Amino acid sequence: MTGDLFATDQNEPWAESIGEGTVWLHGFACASANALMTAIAGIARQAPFRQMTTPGGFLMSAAMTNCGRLGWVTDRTGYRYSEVDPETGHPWPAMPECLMALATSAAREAGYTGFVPDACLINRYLPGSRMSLHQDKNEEDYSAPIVSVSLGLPMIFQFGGLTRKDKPARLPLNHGDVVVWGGVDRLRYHGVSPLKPGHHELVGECRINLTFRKAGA
Ligand code: MD3
Ligand code: FE
Repeated sequence: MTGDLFATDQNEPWAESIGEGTVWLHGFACASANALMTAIAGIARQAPFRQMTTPGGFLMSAAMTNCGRLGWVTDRTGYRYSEVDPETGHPWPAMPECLMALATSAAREAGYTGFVPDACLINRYLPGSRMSLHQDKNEEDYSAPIVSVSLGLPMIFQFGGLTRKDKPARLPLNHGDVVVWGGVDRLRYHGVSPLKPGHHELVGECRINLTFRKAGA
């Protein structure tokens, strides 16, 4: 069978359900990637990417910054959301309109109407950077989804279950992919495998991931 009846044009965004509450929007952010990268550069001028320390004393391998009212931080005292950047003592940069618009439209596309994020964590992975299996539990309310946006080099995402021992599925996330995680999938374990070296024409030698959250009450 070689007919093209069910062929998908991979240059166009397409939606794939990968869990009861999770939708993978392939290529959804491609059209806005230029504007997103300009906005991220502006955020990083005010709140530079930095590697934070875990409560256990390890340096995280991804470098991070935030925008929006709340930002996720970690140090020897624990993980939490903060209204100020601990490096500067100033509030985090405001969430640029193009980021907010992308997050709310992706959530709507996935069936989550009325999603208004108050936090956007920006992770930057260099070759070898990874994130081990974890749950996101520092938010006040798990009823809101999380919207993630991948930019730059591809990476293998590990999508686990509700317990640490559930064997994770491996999903190759590409530049422009957006995934909306909510409902029963909101507390699933997840992580990312070490980034392989490469070059991306817009983003360079790294991967940037945005996660939009409703962190506060
Ligand atoms: C599934 N970031 O910042 S985004 C994180 O690619 C984080 O930078 C990864 O995990 C990254 O906490 C993965 C995808 C993601 C984010 C939150 C989730 C998947 C999720 C929460 C629940 C289930
Ligand atoms: Fe996470």
